[in-house]
Amino acid sequence: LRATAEPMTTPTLTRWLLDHTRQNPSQEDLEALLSSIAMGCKTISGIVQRAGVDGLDGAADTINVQDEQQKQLDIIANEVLKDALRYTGKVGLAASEEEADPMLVEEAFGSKYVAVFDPLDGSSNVQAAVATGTIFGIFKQNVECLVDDDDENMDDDQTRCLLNALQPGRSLVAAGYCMYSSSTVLVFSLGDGVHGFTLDPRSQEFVLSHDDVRIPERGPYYSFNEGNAKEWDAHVRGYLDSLQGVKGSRYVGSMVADVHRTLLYGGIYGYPADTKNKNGKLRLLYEAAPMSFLVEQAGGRCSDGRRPIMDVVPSSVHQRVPVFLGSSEDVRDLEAFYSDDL
Ligand code: P6P
Repeated sequence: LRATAEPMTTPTLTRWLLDHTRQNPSQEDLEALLSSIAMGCKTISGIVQRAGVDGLDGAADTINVQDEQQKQLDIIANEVLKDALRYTGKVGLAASEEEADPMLVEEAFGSKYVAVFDPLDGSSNVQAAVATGTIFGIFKQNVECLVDDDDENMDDDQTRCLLNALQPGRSLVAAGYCMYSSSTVLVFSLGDGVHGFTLDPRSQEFVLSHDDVRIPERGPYYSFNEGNAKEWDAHVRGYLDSLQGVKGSRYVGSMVADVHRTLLYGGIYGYPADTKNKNGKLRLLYEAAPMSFLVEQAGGRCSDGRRPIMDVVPSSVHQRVPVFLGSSEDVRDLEAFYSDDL
């Protein structure tokens, strides 16, 4: 029997990564890292699906660095992802929405990559069984982070290493999300297009379901929490007024679900600044930047209203940023409402 060159069935994530590594040998470590994140997301998916049965869908008795009451699942998902990243030996530094400060990974101090993540975004929706998701981004450590244990400048080196977490979206080498909804869908980019894999419950394998995702130039929906409309600036209100009777409104209130729909169907997702949140609600490093990376890789556009989100350099790990992202022409229309005060 001669092995055929063409895949006999839809490739699994494992096979897709092996093929991708053969074509891009320099990305072998990155693919190993992605495979580990996928395993972590698969674990989180199972925990989320069973949370209501296991009594884990409620609040924890702790407040996180965002001054938000943590959910039990926030804490569990955070530990699952930290373990998945730690044991790859490829991540020297990690930053999480659920951790006050970036974490130096002892087992792999000075390793090639930095991982940033929101372990379970939209966790407040779990009790209503509404979609949630994990968001992640991968950077390279661009500041030399090799520190000898007996190095008398250990503290200085560690401080310098932590700077590796404060990189703009433009420096991402990979990003993605895993949505836990009616199905579990892992969507990521390694810098050469966006690909989606759906978890097959029978085999527990991620199977290619969205090859080379391209976002339409315009789309049928806008996705904003209009309950905040009175707190928005005139630019955003003017733009939303222009959409009435033109686009439908779709808003889940879980960023991963709203961005996933926007990627596939087109349109615009936004979480603007408002009088209560001067920089909006969403965090730049591990929510807005990874999602913007994906949207740009799919041919879409991202903006804080005045400039690409990908160009915003974080000055702190949990910095927030106004977010508009989606179909390129829809986001350009939004930006035009800001152009009069550029
Ligand atoms: P609001 C979830 O808490 C989250 O961070 C995003 O997933 C979501 O898009 C946003 O907040 C929803 O915020 O104020 O509309 O409930």
